[in-house]
Amino acid sequence: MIKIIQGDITTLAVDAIVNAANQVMLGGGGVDGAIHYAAGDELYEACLKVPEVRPGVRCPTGEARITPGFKLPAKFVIHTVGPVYRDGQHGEPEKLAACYRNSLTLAAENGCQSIAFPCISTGIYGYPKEEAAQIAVREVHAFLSNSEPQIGRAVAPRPPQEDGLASSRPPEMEVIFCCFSERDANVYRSLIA
Ligand code: AR6
Repeated sequence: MIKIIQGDITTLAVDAIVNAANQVMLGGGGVDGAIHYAAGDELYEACLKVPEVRPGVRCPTGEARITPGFKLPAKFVIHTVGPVYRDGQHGEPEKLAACYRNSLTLAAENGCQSIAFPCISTGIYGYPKEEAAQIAVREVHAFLSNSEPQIGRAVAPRPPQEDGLASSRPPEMEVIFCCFSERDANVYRSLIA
């Protein structure tokens, strides 16, 4: 199920909120700053513990990492790094799509049934809002329509229930597009009507 809301992602009591982070993963401006502020210093400490894949890079562009949510109402923060937009001809669409796919996969692997995304890359990183929203909606639709095999691959099968019946298919994930502005929310509404 997909929902569009206008508001502050740090207030959402969902299983996971997604952070539009940078590769160092130690905070910044925009939604990243708001999430670190609301989660408290423990989030910074948890991010410090995420191993660097190379000096100064904990999360390469397009990938995702997970930490607890600490003081946030959300259980987890999934940190992903969107592309800096140049002209759309430097792999930006593929990298942005990977952010959504990898965040959703990580959420499923961690048993999340609800996840909220900000409009990744569309602030400081300059991605045009309509193009970014089209990619976000396309990737979420694709993930949800394939969610049975994706979850099946990503998560170890649950043990049989006490009555001996095989566990049923996990419920579909709820995906929220959390737009900071009404204008952004309208972009998504026009795509999901
Ligand atoms: N809740 C929901 N959305 C928000 C919030 C909030 N509290 N605050 C801002 N937004 P940006 P980027 C929206 O710039 O473009 C940081 O310094 C905002 O209106 O936060 O991916 C990082 O450390 C916009 O629509 O992320 C990186 O260095 C969206 O969040 C860099 O910025 C994304 O804007 C990442 O840039």
